[in-house]
Parts: sequence; C-alpha cells; structure tokens
Amino acid sequence: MRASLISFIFFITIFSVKAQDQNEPNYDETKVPKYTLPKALKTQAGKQVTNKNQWEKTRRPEILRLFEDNIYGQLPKDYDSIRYTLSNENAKAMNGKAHLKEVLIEVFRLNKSVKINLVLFIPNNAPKPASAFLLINNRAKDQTDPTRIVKSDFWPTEEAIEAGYAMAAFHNADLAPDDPKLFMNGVLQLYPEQLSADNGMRAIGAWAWGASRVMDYFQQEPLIDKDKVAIAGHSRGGKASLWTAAQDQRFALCITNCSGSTGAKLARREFGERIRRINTSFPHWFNTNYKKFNDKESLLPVDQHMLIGLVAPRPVYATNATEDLWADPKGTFLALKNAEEVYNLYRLKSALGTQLPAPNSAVIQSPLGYHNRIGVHNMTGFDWANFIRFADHHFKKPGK
Ligand code: GTR
Repeated sequence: MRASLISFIFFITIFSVKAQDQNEPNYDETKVPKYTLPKALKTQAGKQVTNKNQWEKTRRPEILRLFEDNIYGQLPKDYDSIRYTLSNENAKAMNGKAHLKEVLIEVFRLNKSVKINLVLFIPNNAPKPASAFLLINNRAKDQTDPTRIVKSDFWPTEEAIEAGYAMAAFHNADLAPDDPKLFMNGVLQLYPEQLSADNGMRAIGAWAWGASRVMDYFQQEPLIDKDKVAIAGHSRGGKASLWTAAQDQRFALCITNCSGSTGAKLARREFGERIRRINTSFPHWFNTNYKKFNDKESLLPVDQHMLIGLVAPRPVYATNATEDLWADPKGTFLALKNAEEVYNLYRLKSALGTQLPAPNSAVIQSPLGYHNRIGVHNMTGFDWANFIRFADHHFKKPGK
C-alpha cells in the first residue's frame, strides 16, 4: 500500500513537471530541436528557383499565399472609396523646423467606414519631396503626440526631422482594437466575411491594411517621396510592419523592431515565445488556421525567413534587445541569414557575418541590417538612430 502510494506521488510529480515543461518557454540553446527550414527557393512543383524572374512570377506569390492562408489572413484590397481630410495643419511646427499635417483618412465599403488618424511631420529644411518613416503605433496614442508636449523616444520625431526625414504615425486601434473581444470593431466591419474565413484577416492583418491605406494617401501627397517610405513597428507593431512590407511592395524599406514570434524570429527553434503561447495570449492576432500549428512548428509550410524574403530586394532592418530572449535574438538573426539567398537573386550582398553581432554593434551597409541593443524589450533612441543610418545608406546612395 505504502509502496504504491509513493509510486503514485512519484508519477504525479513527474507528470506535472513534464506538463509544466511544455508551457515554459525554452531559453536553453542546447534544447533547441534539430529542424529543417522550408525552402524559400523551391517551388511547390519542386523546381529550384535560380533567378529573380522565377522568384517573382512563381515562388513569391506561392509564399505570400502560404502566409495569408496559414498565419496572417487575406488582405482585402477592394473598397468603395477613400477620402482624405486635413484636420489640422501647421507649416511652422517644432519652432519652424517641420510642417505638421494631421490627416483623417476615411475608407468606405458596404456603407460602413473606418477612420485612420494620421500624424505627419515633414522637415522644412530638407529637399522635397521628403523620405519618410511610417510607424504603426501599438503603444499609447500620446507616443506620437502632434502637439509635441509629450516627446517620446518611441517616436523621436525631432531627431528624425533634423536628419531630413518625415515622420508619420497612426494608432493600431484605429484599425483593430488590440483586444480579443473588440478587435472586430474597426476595419473588419467593412469586411465581415473575413471573420468567418479560417484564412481571414485578423488584428495584425488589419494594422497592416491600415499602413497600406496611409501609403494610398502618400501616392498623392506632394511633400512625401512615395518611393522612399519606410514602414516601422515595434514588437506586435513590428510583426505588422513586416507583414505590411511583405504584401505591399510600395514600401521601400522595412523596420521590424523586437518583433519576435511570428515577426522576424524563426518559429522552428521553439525558443522563447512559441506559437501555442502567442495564439493563447493573443487569439485575435492571427487567423484560425494558425492555431493548427500550436506545438507543431515543424508542420508549418513556411518559416519567418521566407517572410523576410518576400520583402526582397527592398532592405529589411531587424533588431533585438539582449535581455529580450522571449523574442529570440539568435532566431531573428538566423531568419535574416536564411533570407539572404533571396537577396542573392538580385545580386544584393548581405554584410551580416556568420554569428550574431556583438551587442550594440549595428550592421548597416547591407540589404539585411541588424542590431541587438543592450537592454530590455523596447524601441529607443538608439534603435532609431540606427534606423536613420540604415535609411541614409539605402535612400541616399548615388543614383537613388
Ligand atoms: C508580448 C508578446 C510578444 C510581443 C509583445 C509586444 O506580450 O508575447 O509577441 O508582441 O507582447 O507587443 O510588446
């Protein structure tokens, strides 16, 4: 009797330790499973892609479709009309250094509309039209304060204006509130059919959709160089910025800051935040099909290096923070590395080395840029200073 009680307790203990293990994030490099990444350059028909024409005609659309179907959902492109209203303007904002435009972008479909409030500062002392950064703001609205009473490192607009860049931002909640019970109260009201589709758009897709509508606005804004607009985002916003750049080729450059799981890190390393965890904490971010890959990373027909590859030949800059293992710095670096072969099709040589760069050292002169900032999960002045260096490198090259 006693022996069986002891073995019962033993069994329960082992069982609960194991159950706990499965839910605990792994931060141990030795426990990363052996994995094989899906091949970016092999078509579904099994053909090797050897040039950019095959990539653009066959493989790129295939991969885009796989990401839509299995992770981020479709991005509806049809709407009835779009209207831009200048709701506030100050040609001498920031002590005369910048021209502020606040623009209400309204998109109409099925007699419904969604409103995007764009804040835009354009440098007065820089050639026009100006290059721009567009931030998908996933933090408090005052982080992109048009009055500049609040000045945040999360959107260091004074510094960017000084460097000759326009700074634009919109709040993600304008498109989809970041809440599993409320996310449908935004752009999804215009596309209700998406909600019942297993591969339909959800919150991350809605935020990316919003970035594309801002790009629609830039097409007719004479002060902005529509061919030099970088899309930027942090964390969940960085997942959305990468998805934006992947599907909307009008964006010339992509910044994905500490984007981690289902952003720029490889899923198959099962390091830090995993698919089950993100789908449980944030069921409204990705489509229904993505839930099938909870604990089954190896079955995904894609991995995140292929998402980065979709942005090629346009430059991508990814970041991490040394204390943010949840977002897997090494897995992010490896995703960039594995995207290099797509850039090679365009004869664009990456300057990423073979190892994760030393903390705070930035790889700038490269189509695939990266740094791992010393510190915690955040987006800071240090990060932005490097985004500006990266954009300078790509946008101010001779002949550009
Ligand atoms: C975390 C989430 C991450 C990241 C982060 C953020 O809770 O697990 O994937 O998106 O939020 O957006 O700050």
